Amino acid sequence: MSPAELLELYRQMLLIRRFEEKCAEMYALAKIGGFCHLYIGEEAVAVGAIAALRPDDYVLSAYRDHGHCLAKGSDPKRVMAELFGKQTGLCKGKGGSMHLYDIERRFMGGYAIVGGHIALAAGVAFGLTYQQQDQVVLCFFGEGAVPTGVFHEAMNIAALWKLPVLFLCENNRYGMGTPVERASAIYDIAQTAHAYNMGHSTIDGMDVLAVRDAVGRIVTEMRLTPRPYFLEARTYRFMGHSMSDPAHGHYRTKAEIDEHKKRDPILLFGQQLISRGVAGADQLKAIDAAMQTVVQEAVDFADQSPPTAPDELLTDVLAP
Ligand SMILES: Cc1ncc(C[n+]2csc(CCOP(=O)(O)OP(=O)(O)O)c2C)c(N)n1
Repeated sequence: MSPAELLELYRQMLLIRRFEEKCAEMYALAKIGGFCHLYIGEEAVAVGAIAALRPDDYVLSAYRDHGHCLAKGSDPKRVMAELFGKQTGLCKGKGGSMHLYDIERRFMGGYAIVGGHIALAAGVAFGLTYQQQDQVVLCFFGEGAVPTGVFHEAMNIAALWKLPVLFLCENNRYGMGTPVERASAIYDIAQTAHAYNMGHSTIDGMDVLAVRDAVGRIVTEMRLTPRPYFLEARTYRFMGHSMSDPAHGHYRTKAEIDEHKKRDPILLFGQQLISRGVAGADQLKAIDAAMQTVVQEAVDFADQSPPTAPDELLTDVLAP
């Protein structure tokens, strides 16, 4: 990768980090309502994986979706306005934090039902196969979705029909307050793919380049020979499950979080950029300052935007 491409990965991770720190602030001020799940600590997965895609590839995510949406290129102003419930939001303020959607960027949501969107990802991939397109689908979900029935149905049909979908499990070790060991019969989540005769591997989700390299290789192969793949990225969430939860509660200790923060993906990548001579500390600080400005502009835009009008309630709503 060129120095410019490397710095772009750093810029995107910092954009997500600063954006989400601001979300926490805005949530405390009640400018953002409803559920709000922050992605802080996991940025290397979204940024590394999406950097390996083409702009016309498709991405789906669960409810911890701000990072994926921003990494897919959505405008931070419209994302913040969506969280504020404003007319200028990505979904006219009607989706909110868990239901971001940006059709132009081929970001196909933002879903709150654990595991539900994995079947939708297989459906998008089927659509591509049916239309003989060469795009791929990247589907992010947590390890908490793996023991759901819909995950297994989607894995089976994707393998059977050789659908071009990359199932990317962001294993941050906890589903709300439940450690993976207490929810899954196997700890080595990637092994699940054996049951579906599907290629699989596990990578360090705190290392943005490891994620990008792995996804790059998988997707290149997938375009040549369409078939699904299961990738497990081991990562860690630094915040509570959602904005209404404490960072550790009773299920993990502060010491455990502090230990993982030593492998903060932004810190690690920043050190790598400096040691490889790609950038100096001052340059990295300047990127940080620029991202803080971008985020402040997003907040100002959201603040000044009109609220979603009541008569919007029934538009764009699908009722069977
Ligand atoms: C079908 C369903 N069951 C339960 C819930 C409640 N719930 C919300 S988040 C969550 C934990 C999911 O954990 P994981 O998939 O690992 O994602 P993470 O929050 O760690 O990103 C649960 C059980 C839900 N939203 N949907």
